[in-house]
Amino acid sequence: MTDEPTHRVEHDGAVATVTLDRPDALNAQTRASRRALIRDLRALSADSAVRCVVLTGAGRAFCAGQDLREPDALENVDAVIRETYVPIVESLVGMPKPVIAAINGAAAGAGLSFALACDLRYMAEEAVLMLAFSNIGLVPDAGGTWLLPRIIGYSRAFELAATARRVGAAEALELGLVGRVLPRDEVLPAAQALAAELAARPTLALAWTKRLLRSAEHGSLADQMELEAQLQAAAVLTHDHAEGVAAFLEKREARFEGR
Ligand code: T3D
Repeated sequence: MTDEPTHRVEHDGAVATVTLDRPDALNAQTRASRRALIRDLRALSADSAVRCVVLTGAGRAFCAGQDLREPDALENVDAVIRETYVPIVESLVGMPKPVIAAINGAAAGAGLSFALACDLRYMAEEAVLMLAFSNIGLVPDAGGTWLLPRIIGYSRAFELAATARRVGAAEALELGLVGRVLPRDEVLPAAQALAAELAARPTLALAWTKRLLRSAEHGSLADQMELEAQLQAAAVLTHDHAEGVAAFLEKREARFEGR
């Protein structure tokens, strides 16, 4: 195990960019790197000064998933998944602010799952997405089997999982897997520009919108409308609601503060 940092967190105003940073291993993840990532994702989640997060990779890949060279990677794998993969995916999905994946290069295995757990994805023209698991006789994990069919449907998800083929940017865009395709050196700046825009939006309302849209994936219409009512009751009490209405009536831009 190395003590070298395996990711970086950089702040620019209310935007935090998390860069997976093991470029020589295509940002593949070890237990130690995942533990460090969990710690920092939780800190970003709790930091009200951070109002949007961007996740990207250093070098030519986004993330190649599990580091297949890690000794004993598959020992007690169910516990390892519960303790190190699940909290990352839960942190991304449950982050009370938008999370944008800037997919600068290959996203494979659990690395693709991390990108799928984000709210939005921008992708480099040169990048590929790959459910690599079946190539090594494994099943998709890190939430991939829950997240992917919700984005592209069961049959397409099964085909990508069963074949483990590389999905290029044009196909990913057509499938709705990513929202935008850009040249590699423009992906991160574009994601950060969108992040700055979203960070200036009413953060609590966006957090509750995330919660509602996720909840909609398994609840009934009645349950969903009840949760909408509860969260709207909280939203109307926020400073940002009052500011949004005042700005509308005064015909000016709203200055949302995320509270
Ligand atoms: O273990 C558990 O806890 C269970 C959980 C599992 C979760 C998972 O994520 S399982 C899936 C693991 N990931 C993979 O199977 C992906 C393997 N990698 C690839 O398929 C390809 O490398 C990529 C599609 C990511 C990129 O392809 P390409 O052609 O751009 O690069 P390459 O030539 O295949 O790889 C470049 C180097 O990175 C190469 O090393 P070398 O020959 O230059 O010394 C390759 O071995 C290394 N590399 C790529 N992926 C990994 C890796 N080394 C370790 N672990 C990797 N995942």
